[in-house]
Amino acid sequence: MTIRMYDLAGANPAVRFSPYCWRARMALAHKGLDVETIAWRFSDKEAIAFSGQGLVPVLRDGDTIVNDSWAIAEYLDKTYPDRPVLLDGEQGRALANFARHYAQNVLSGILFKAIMMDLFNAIDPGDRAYFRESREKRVGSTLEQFQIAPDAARAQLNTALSPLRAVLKEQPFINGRHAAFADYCVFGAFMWARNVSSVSLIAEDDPTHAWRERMLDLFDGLARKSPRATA
Ligand SMILES: N[C@@H](CCC(=O)N[C@@H](CS)C(=O)NCC(=O)O)C(=O)O
Repeated sequence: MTIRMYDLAGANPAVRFSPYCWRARMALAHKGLDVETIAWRFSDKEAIAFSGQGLVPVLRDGDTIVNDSWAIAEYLDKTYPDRPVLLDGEQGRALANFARHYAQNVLSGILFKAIMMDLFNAIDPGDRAYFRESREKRVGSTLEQFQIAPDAARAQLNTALSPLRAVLKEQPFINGRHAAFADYCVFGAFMWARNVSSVSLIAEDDPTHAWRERMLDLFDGLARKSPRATA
């Protein structure tokens, strides 16, 4: 039976930009599992009410419903143990756990400030009032005040990427020789920025840039082929 995933979509339904949905998309591709994604909008809470909460990704695999990108990775490893592993043992899991918190608490905060208005313009017009109200409450200012200039974003990101840069000078992926869920957690944040904004935030000679290019190429260019709002 086809696996289905509710995936946050923009004004253009082909544009998919949720960092958490990208984690799950990459995890499914890592497992070699086909997925049918269902375009979902912020205001469409009814469509995922069956999952008992209001956030995407939501996965439906036969009779099983799983929400939350981390829970999806755990579910996929448990249900498809003969396929490549996402969270390999206690150490692989610990590394991925660090990566997801680093992505959420450090990188996403900077990217959010860098792409805020591009993000706002990329989302569906029907979602904009909800997005503005909920995000302005969350950040404590207007979206416009929250946005920072590309130079400031580049400088902040440059500092925040230093641990990742050091690692990627020594190995091709965060997980080591091959990408796994630790990589997908960090990469999701960059797909969020890539698919809504054309702002260039990482220097081309930075090892994190080369890593992102490698990630874009995985699974026959799954992420690279994904439409951008700004294309
Ligand atoms: N911890 C969750 C976070 C999921 C999440 O925050 N998803 C966002 C999209 S990026 C969402 O559905 N937002 C809906 C809303 O803000 O109403 C995960 O890893 O899946």
